[in-house]
Amino acid sequence: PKSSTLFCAISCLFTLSVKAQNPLITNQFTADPSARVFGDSVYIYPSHDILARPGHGRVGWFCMEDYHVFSSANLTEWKDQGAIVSQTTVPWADSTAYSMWAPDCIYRKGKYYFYFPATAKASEGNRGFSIGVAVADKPYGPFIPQTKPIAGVHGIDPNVFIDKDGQAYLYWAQGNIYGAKLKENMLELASEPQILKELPEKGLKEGPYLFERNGTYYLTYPHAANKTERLEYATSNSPLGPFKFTGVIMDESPSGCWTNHQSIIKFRNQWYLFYHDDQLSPKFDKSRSIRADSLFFNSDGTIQKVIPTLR
Ligand code: FUB
Repeated sequence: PKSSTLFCAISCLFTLSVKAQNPLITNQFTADPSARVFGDSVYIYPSHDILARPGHGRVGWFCMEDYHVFSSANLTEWKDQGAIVSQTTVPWADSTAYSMWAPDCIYRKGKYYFYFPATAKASEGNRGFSIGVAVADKPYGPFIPQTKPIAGVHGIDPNVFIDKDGQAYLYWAQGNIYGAKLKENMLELASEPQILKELPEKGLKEGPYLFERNGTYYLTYPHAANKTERLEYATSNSPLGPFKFTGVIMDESPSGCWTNHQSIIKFRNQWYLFYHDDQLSPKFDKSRSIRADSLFFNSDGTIQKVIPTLR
């Protein structure tokens, strides 16, 4: 497939013998990949699916207790940099909740800011998911979690975008997709959260990931439009919209994996879509595996649908 060929072309600059392969990580389950280009490498901050067992998470449901970060200079060989944040090391998080869902990470002025959802301790007075930040000097940590979650934000799937003028934005999901400006410190909201309009009304939308290309802001998100989630996008000339539904990036998984979750980066002049499927666990779609394929734009700026490469 063309994406594998492109991966190989890039990887062959660095190693002659290794071929690209989906899924990217095979020694553990990974999901919700937030890929970022930091320096000359790609870093992926995914969720880390583990199996719940009685007394440890909810059996049959998502179960995550920590986050690992993976890095690669050639998109072929991935180095597990180890656990960077865990439910037992976040001061405000319930250390028995196993709810470290989809995260994101961004660089600003010498620091790396890692955003993650978790269930807050009952004593924090919050119900459901909050979103916290951990800060590091390097993309692989050590990350120091803030003592409190971000005030005024309740939901999952944080995503951060910094515009050309330096204004940072936080996006997240709670049935709908929300967005707000972030303060310069990247730790507090600078505007009231707003529901992003005009996305399709029906069906769960989550997993926002926003990027800009040629002055167009692309808001990408998984949407349960029919049965399971497919990856869609909407466009705008402003980071907070209003957006216009523009198309489908990836159809529903042929295997029936209910969730999908994406990020899109440009690395060495090629765009890539990172996403997940249940390829390594076809009978249990809460044990997922991250994948990547090349992504192409049409001349009018629309995104060509990505067909998953199986190997
Ligand atoms: O990984 C748990 C949840 O599944 C994520 O937060 C959603 O985006 C979905 O992928």
